[in-house]
Amino acid sequence: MKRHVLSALPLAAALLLPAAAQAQEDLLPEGPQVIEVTLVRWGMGFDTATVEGDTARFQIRNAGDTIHAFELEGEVGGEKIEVQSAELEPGEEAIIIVSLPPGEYVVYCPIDRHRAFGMEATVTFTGGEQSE
Ligand SMILES: [Cu+2]
Repeated sequence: MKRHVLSALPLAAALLLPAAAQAQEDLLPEGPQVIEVTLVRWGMGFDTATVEGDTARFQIRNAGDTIHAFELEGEVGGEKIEVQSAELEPGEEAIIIVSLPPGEYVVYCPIDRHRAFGMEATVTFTGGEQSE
C-alpha cells in the first residue's frame, strides 16, 4: 500500500515525503498525540478532538470508495494557515504532524463538495506542556 508522510511545522512549512514510507516513518519524532482520521462518505471519523499540548500526529486513512484528502485550516497570529495532504485513493494512508498554538482548527476534505456533505471536524489544541 502506498503511504504519504507529510510533516508540517508551525506556520505551515510543509514537507512532503511520498514513497519509501516505512523508512521515512522511522524518522518521525515519537510522542505526539495521535488522532485517527478515517475518511468516508461523509465523515472524518470524528466530529471533535482535543490535542493535549501543541503537537498532533494525524493518521489519515481513506476508508471510502472514492478519492478523499485531508486539510487543516486555522488562524495563527492573524494569518490564515493551511496544511493539506495529497489526494488519497481508497485504501491509501497519510501522516501529518503539526505543531500549533492553542486554539480551534477545522479539518475537512477539500475534494469537490465533500465538506458540505459532512466531511468536517474540529480540533482544539490546548497548548502547554505535552506529557511524554
Ligand atoms: Cu472527500
